[in-house]
Amino acid sequence: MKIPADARLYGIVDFGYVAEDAMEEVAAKLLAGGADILQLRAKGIHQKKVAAAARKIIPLCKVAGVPFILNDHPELAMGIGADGVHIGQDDGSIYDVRSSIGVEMIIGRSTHSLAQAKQALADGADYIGFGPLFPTPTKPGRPAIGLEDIAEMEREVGLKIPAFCIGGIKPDNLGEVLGAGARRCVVVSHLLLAEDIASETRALRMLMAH
Ligand code: 3NM
Repeated sequence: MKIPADARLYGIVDFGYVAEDAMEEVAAKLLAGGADILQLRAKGIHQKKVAAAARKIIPLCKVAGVPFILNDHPELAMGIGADGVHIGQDDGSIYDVRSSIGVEMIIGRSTHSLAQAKQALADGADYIGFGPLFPTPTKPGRPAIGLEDIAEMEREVGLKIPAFCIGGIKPDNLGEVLGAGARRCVVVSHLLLAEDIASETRALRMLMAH
């Protein structure tokens, strides 16, 4: 499965916010609200637990027709039938990951500058994350890159592969982010901490629907 051309909102089920026994329920709510892509992110979690959570979420994504992406763990991603894998700047080259998982699977790359975004495109990433735009509790200590490079990043990279702005995005600043040229976003803590995850997801998705 490829990233749908009209994908706007990328949701993440993150072990940092979601209890192990609530993974499936939270994934279902993000999907019900219209998340266009779903990632499982499990930093520092034992592979067995990651695999168990992924096995619960993947069938929900299949029914919804939404790509399931695993953060890190390319071999595991392949083994459990994920649609793709997301890798950070320090997780090796895209070439190496591509060599191990093949050409069918999606590879996403985190980028934190215009230069990194262009490099990820040149290296064959299928999509990028671009951020963090704002300081974020989900990646504490990571410097915010602001909004000024979004328009150029969209022109140089986002017209060729999907580019998802990320980091501290919430309804309060979404207008500003879209106004700066962003077309697609990843939202983590705002959705995972919402009282009603499905309706909050739906509301954000509607704000992005053009
Ligand atoms: N990656 P929230 S920022 C997981 O810039 C992640 O690469 C980032 O979470 C990057 O929506 C980030 O809670 C955290 O700010 C996004």
